Amino acid sequence: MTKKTALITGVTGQDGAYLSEFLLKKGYEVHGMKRRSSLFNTDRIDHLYQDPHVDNRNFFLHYGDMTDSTNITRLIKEIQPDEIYNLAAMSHVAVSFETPEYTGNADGLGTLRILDAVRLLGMEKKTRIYQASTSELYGKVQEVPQSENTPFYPRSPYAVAKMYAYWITVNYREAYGMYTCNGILFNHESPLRGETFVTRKITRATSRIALGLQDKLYLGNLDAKRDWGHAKDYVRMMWMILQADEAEDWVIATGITTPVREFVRMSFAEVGIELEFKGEGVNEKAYVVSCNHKEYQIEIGKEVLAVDPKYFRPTEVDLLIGDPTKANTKLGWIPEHDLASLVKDMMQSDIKLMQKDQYLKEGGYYTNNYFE
Ligand code: NDP
Ligand code: GDR
Repeated sequence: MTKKTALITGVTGQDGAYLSEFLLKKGYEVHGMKRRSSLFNTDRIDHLYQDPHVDNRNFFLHYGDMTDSTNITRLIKEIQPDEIYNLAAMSHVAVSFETPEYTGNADGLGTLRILDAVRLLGMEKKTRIYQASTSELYGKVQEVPQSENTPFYPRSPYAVAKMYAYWITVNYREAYGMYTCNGILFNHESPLRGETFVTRKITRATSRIALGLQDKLYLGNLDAKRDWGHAKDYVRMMWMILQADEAEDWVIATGITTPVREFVRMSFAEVGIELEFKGEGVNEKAYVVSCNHKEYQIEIGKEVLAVDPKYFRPTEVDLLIGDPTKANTKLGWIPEHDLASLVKDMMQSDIKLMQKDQYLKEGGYYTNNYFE
C-alpha cells in the first residue's frame, strides 16, 4: 500500500502535535505548517523532529501562514497531500475580541485559502479536507444537547470567523463535489493545552500553589459550563472523519457538561486539597478546608482563588453540552478518557513541570510567573 501524505496546518498547537504523532504511527508522511516566530515555537513537536540531513524522513516542517494565499497554494502544490487537516487558527475566544480583524482573516478567510488552493490546483478529487470547527458556533443557548442540527448563534469574533469557515467548507463540498468535512469539536484539553485556556491555567496554578510557588489563582466566570474531553480522543476522530465513505459534518463531544468551578475543585483534589467556595459573582472566593497530602502542605483557611472581572468576556457562552450520537453510531467513536482521567493526566504533568520550576527557584533562577 502506498504511503498517504497529510498536511497539518497549526502543527505546533495542541491538536497538531497529537495528530502528527497519531498519523506518523499510522504510517503517514506528515507535513506541518509552522509560523516563523522570533523564538522556537516547536516545543510540542520537538520529539517528532527529524534531522533534515537523514534519509527516509516522514515528518517535515514548512514555514507558512494562514493569511498568505501564495504560501498556502505553493505548499499544497509541492506536498500534493491526500489529506489536509486545517487546525491553524487564532484559537483564543477572549483574545479574538482584542484582534477581531486578524482573527477573521486567519480563521475565516484562511480556510477559504486552503479550499480554493485545492480547487485551483485541480486536486478536488485527490485531497480530502478536515476543517477544525467548534462548539463555539452554538454560542447563545438555543437547545441542549447541541447536535449537528442545532442552529448556530456565535458570540465572539472567533466564533463568527469559524462560522464563515464552517459554511465555506460546506459550500465547497456542495459546489465542487470536494471531500470537505467539519468536525464540530467541543472543548478538548490535555497536558499540551495552551497555558491561557481555563483548564490549563487551573492545573498549572493548582500545581504551583501546592508547591508553594504561587499564592492565588484569579479566574473569570466560574459558572460557565463546558463539555470537556481529552485531545488524544479527539484527534483520532479527526482522522476517522476523513476515512468515512461520505464527506459529512460531525459533532465530537462527551455529552457531559461541568462548571469551571468544579474543574477547580477536581484539580485541587488531585493534590489532596479540599476547597470551600464562598460568596457570589465577583466576590466569590475559594479557601482551603483540608490538606491530606504529605508532600503538599498548605495552611488551612488560606484563600487560593478569587474572581477578577478582567477575565469576563463581552459576550459569554454559558453552556455547552454536545450530543455525539452520530459519531458514536456511524463511525464507532468512543472516547477513552473521562473528565476525571483528563484532570489527573493534566495535574500529573503540571506537577512534574512545576517541580522543575521549584528546583530552578531554589537554585536562584528566574521561573515563569505569567498567568494570563
Ligand atoms: P492551539 O491554539 O493550540 O494551536 C493553534 C495553531 O495554529 C498553532 O500551531 C498556531 O501557531 C497556529 N496558528 C495560529 N495562527 C496562525 C496563522 N495565522 N498561520 C499559521 N498558523 C497559525 O489550538 P488547538 O490545537 O487547541 O486547536 C486546533 C484547532 O481546533 C483550532 O483551529 C481551534 O480553533 C480548533 N478547536 C479547538 C478546540 C479545543 O478545545 N482545543 C475545540 C474546537 C475547535 P503558533 O504555535 O505559532 O501560535
Ligand atoms: P473556550 O475556552 O472559550 O471555551 O474556547 P477557555 O478555556 O478559554 O474558556 C472556557 C470557559 O472558562 C471561562 N473562564 C476563563 N477562561 C479563561 N481562558 N481564563 C480564565 O481566567 C477564565 N475564567 C473563567 C471562560 O469565560 C469560558 O466560559 C476553547 C478554545 O479552544 C476554542 O478555540 C475552541 O473553539 C473552544 O474551546 C471549543
